[in-house]
Amino acid sequence: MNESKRISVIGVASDVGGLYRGASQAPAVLRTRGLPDSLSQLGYLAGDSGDIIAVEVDSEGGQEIVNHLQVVQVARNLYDRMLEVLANDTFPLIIGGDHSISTGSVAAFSDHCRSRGQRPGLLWVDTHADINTPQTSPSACAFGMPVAALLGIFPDTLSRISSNPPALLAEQIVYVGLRDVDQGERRLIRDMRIQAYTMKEIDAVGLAAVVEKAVAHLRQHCDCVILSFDLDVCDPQIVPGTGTPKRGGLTFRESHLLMELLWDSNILGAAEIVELNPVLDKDFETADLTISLIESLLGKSIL
Ligand SMILES: [Mn+2]
Repeated sequence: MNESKRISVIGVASDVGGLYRGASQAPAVLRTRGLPDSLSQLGYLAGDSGDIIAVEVDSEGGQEIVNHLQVVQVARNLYDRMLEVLANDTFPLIIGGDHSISTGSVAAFSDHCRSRGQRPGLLWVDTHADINTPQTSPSACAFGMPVAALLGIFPDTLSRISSNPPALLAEQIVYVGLRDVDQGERRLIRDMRIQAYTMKEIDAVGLAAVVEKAVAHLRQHCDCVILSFDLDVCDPQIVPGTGTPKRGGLTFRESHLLMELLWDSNILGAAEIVELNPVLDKDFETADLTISLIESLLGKSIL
């Protein structure tokens, strides 16, 4: 967190990288439910950068090509907006959107860090590893590929949002919370020796110990870190409003403890929360949880 306590909310009202529509409504719903007022109450100078939207594109190539062009366009716009916010010594808080937006946000964060001679890092908190390539992806959706794109594993415009790709090295990524990993992804994570803490480790040694190890790895290999938090890492019982739920996720307290410990660690220079789908939500349960998780991440404590 910066000394100036300046935060800018960047909404990404796009779900073109995902399987289902609806995540594009998350920024508007979170504003209605009290963000960024809740940030002002925590003492921040909270600004709002508005929303990045997916615009219509013309293509003869069919829906898949159209979606891909839109995903790239959203990522490029987010990349530009992020760089502006970071150059202003302001903490970017990105509200997705589906997870494909990380190809823009993380690329911008990485380029910003490297332009200052710092090593970038990424903490990816998610049920899924999102490291599929167009060849291995079961869904063929871009929301399952951002980590692979950031590592430059497959040749594509999505892998070249950074001005100096690849945006990240394998040692600059840490996974927390994995519990649904595809075969091709498992091989990549092993072969590239990416640091990964699955739900098994969280069950075995506890969330606090896992966060401590993850932060230690990031401190060793990186100078500045962006958090990418996919709400589906939480158990479906507490997040009804997300597109790809999976049983056995973080509890209410574990997810808050994760955020509280990240605040204590003081390693984050940016954060994004993705995959809130208000269309699937029940009585704003997931939206309100999202806001309380953001508050914990940004310094709200019990005492
Ligand atoms: Mn994800």
